[in-house]
Amino acid sequence: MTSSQTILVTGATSGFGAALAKRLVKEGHRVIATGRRTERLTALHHTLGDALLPVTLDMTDISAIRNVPQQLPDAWRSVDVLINNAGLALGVGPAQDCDPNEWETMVHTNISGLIEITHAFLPGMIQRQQGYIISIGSTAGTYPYRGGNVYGATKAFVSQFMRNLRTDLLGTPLRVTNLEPGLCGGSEFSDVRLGDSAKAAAVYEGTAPLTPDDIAETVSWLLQLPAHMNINRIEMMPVCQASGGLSVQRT
Ligand code: NDP
Ligand code: 8X3
Repeated sequence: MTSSQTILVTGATSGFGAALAKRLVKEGHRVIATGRRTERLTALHHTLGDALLPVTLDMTDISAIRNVPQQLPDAWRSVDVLINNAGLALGVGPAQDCDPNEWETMVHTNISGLIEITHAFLPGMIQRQQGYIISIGSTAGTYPYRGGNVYGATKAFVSQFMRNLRTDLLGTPLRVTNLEPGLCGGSEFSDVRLGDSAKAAAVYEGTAPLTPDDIAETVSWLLQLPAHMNINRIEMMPVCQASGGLSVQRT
């Protein structure tokens, strides 16, 4: 897939999604950029020009998601690549102290929104016999950590959904990849999660985390692979991060 593609990126208003939009337009693709913050999408449009189509979309609004394919302008309707990037974590407390409303928000955004938009674009991709679905999972979907409770579980769902999708799509030329980054700075992820910019900055203190540009680089590589190759999943971490083993409570 080296020629110009029409690529829909969810959550393009900041972080990974904004970096993806910029990189992919620079590489000659057309990008449909979605998110709730219309002013950010408008700013991206001004920066990147008509190769970017801004579409305001709340990933918790299921009926709006179902209408997206029909509401796109004709010239943008044949989406070749869907990048399921929109998502969030809320809170770092133990499960027993969490706000269940925050759990609902993560489930609605990271799971329900993701499966709905995937379902919305699958029929067109199958009809055209052309398509690639890339989801942004997380190492949190594989490695448990304190306070990861529902966020990590949503990413575990994404991981298994993508594996199952790949199985269902066997026999079609469609491709499916779950991209699972670890610690990544330079986005609003920790600001959203912690609701406090000083605490968010502290998460990355003394580290050299992955960056949104690293994610864009990886996706750019995926898109340049020959059509017969499917990368099922990529787990990536900064060099300063590794898994920490099991915990033991001693008396
Ligand atoms: P950001 O907070 O910078 O970006 C999140 C994006 O998701 C924003 O564009 C936001 O747009 C969008 N989004 C959130 N909720 C909704 C919603 N209800 N409707 C539509 N869009 C929504 O974080 P990142 O760029 O870091 O995160 C991108 C993805 O990467 C997420 O899925 C995250 O879980 C995952 N990830 C992040 C890692 C990290 O360490 N940063 C590591 C591994 C995975 P808006 O608010 O305008 O709607
Ligand atoms: C984001 C990475 O480790 O904060 O998905 O959960 S982590």
